[in-house]
Amino acid sequence: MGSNEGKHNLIIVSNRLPLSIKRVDGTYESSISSGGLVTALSGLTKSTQFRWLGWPGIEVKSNKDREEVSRTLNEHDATPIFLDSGLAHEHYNMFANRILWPILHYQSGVVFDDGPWQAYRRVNELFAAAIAEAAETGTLIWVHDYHLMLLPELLRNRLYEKNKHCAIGFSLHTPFPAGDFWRNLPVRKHLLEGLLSSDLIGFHTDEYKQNFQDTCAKIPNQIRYKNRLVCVGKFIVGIDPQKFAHTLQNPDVQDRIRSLEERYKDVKVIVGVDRLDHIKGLTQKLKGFDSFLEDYPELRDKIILIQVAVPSREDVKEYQELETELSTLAGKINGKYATPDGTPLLYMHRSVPFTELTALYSVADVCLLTSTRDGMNLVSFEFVACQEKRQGVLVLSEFAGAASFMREGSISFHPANTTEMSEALYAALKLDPDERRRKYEYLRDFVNTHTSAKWGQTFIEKLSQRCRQPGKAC
Ligand code: ADQ
Repeated sequence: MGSNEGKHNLIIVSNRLPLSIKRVDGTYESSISSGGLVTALSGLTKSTQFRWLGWPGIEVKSNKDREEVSRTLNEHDATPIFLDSGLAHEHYNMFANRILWPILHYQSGVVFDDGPWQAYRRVNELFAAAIAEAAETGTLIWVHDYHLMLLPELLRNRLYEKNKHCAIGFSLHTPFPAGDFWRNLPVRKHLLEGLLSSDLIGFHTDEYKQNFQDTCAKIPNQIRYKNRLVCVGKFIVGIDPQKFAHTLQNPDVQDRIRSLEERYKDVKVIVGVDRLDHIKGLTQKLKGFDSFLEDYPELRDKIILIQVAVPSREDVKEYQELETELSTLAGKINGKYATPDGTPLLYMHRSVPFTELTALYSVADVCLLTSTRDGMNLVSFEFVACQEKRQGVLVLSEFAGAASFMREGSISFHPANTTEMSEALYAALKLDPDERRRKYEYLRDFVNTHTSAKWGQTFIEKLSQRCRQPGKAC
């Protein structure tokens, strides 16, 4: 997980390791998995060395197999924390993704259940034990995301027992909701107390940071919590734009771009790439697109929406239902507007290779992202990184974290308002070339300045200051 230049002794912790383990012909093989967290941290690997601890994603029962998996992962500086599949399911699918994730994204109707909560606690305890074992005094421990909110407190206690002094940082990749919404969660106080044992807590935007601070104000001594100072900050996550620039130079990708350009030479391409998740507003996107086709019949055969919906959390019932709803909606739209010359919507429910993704971003004239809530949304960054030639337009929901930084360079809209979405799409397709260039340049500068490497280095630098001077004001 990185070069040898790193000067910090750093442990990164996330629920899932960035490598997926599979059993092939009696042996274990690993491959890189996808998602926002892996994208964000992969930019850091060039400059900083670290060990990554987390769950390998499958149950491994026998000691012999566990040793083999550990060896395979060790070659990539990763250490597995093994979990039984039942416990992992209760923690990951039933509490983290079914209860906590919706509350963090302002979704109502969430039903609390004690069984999954106990599993969540147990997994956080198992993580604390494994990390306390792996850390040495002076190690910086950087914990990621909502699956592990209790971990800072449990870990601090374990480290204390072992007389190890380490700084603990925590980054949340989702929004942190306003206090009134957060109150819906009966175990909210435990989660806040868990987080407040960190030395430094990072959020993607000022709004999330403020919501967290406002919520903590309701807990006494929030700044000096249990006699320790907790720092809170905004750290703008990003991507590695150079990775996209290099991929675009690849001759196979260039061939692919030419063939897609030829294929779509008579139409404007609107692209959408999202994990298949309620928060990405895919239902709203298809409904808004339907309105657009209704409102502007003259454009029906002059555009195509290519929507990649990457399968996600397929073991959770609500996600299966969402997929059914989306394929039905996609079928209805094409049923309504298709002609013998073509269809206005191409809906793909599968993952696509990175090179194909890059080519797709590059040939699109517009990128449409409709998140109802989204910590940041890195797809918006990736689209910009691939648009040097075309200088296309980003149409971005006002509820994506990225909108707090990109409003000036994009066209923003409310995702539940189909008329607004339809007008935003129309405005993007008709945008005057000078204005398009101005917006593109604004976004390009933002994406090139706020890279994932900068995000990681800034967080680690601040965490290492906390380690050296824990009592110093933030
Ligand atoms: P995600 O919800 O996963 O991340 P996002 O930030 O949009 O969402 O990142 C998705 C990533 O997956 C992108 O880097 C994209 O390229 C990659 N991806 C998509 N389709 C793919 C495919 N078919 N094959 C391979 N890779 C693919 C969470 C939060 C976000 C926050 C990030 C980072 O929900 O709000 O921005 O973490 O903090």
